[in-house]
Amino acid sequence: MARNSWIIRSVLLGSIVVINALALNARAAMVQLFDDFNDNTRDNLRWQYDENHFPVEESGGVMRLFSKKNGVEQNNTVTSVNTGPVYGAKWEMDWSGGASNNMQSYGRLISGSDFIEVFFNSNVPTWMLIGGGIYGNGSSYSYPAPSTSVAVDIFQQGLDIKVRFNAATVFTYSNITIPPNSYFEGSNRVSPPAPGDAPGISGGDKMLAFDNVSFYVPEHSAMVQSMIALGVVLSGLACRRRVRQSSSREVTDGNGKLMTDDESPER
Ligand SMILES: [Ca+2]
Repeated sequence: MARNSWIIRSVLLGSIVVINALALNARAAMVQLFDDFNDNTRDNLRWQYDENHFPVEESGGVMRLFSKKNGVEQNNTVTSVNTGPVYGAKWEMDWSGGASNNMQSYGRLISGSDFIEVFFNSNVPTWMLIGGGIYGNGSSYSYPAPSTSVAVDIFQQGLDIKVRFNAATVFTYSNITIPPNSYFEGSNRVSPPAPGDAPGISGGDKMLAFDNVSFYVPEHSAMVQSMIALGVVLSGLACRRRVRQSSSREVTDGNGKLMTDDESPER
């Protein structure tokens, strides 16, 4: 028993040493799929929803945000939660519903007031890249081939941040690092009407859909998670063993007492 407990302690100690060693290697890029929206059920452990009138839907393998539903205009915003440290993000977004004014549809990698945003300019229409806060101000890029969908990829490469649209690099933020507390935000909103705008801002049910949201996380994260799981299993085994030892001791003691009572010729 003492030998087994020594082995368990050694393995646990070894796990802690490995976890600490891996924690030092915190900058590597590994894409972890966060949500593929394939089960038609919203995952509240991963997403926070800010819904003006109607819920954000997960249906048909995507997450859908509507700007207008049943004739009522609305704002919808979703943010990722519980990701752990993030060093970049990938996602696919699709804006469909035809041309419309005064829509704000975007997906962004955000940390406080700092964001890299992919914005659908419905007036042109075109996809735009907009940096805010530490990423600068204003539009940096308009995708030259307008399409209702784009695959976005934003990641750290050495000292720079690369942005790809549909696997082609469209912009490099030089000498800047993505804050590890970054997260994803998607939004489909109606802007306040401009002077002279007719009542009823948008003409149809404009939809913004997201799919395959992924994050660049520290390379050790997945390994650390499995090591922690192993530690939990080993601790559980150690506890069970301890319980079994103490209960079997009681039986032995009880037997001993019974033996003593039965064999008490002196009494
Ligand atoms: Ca889901």
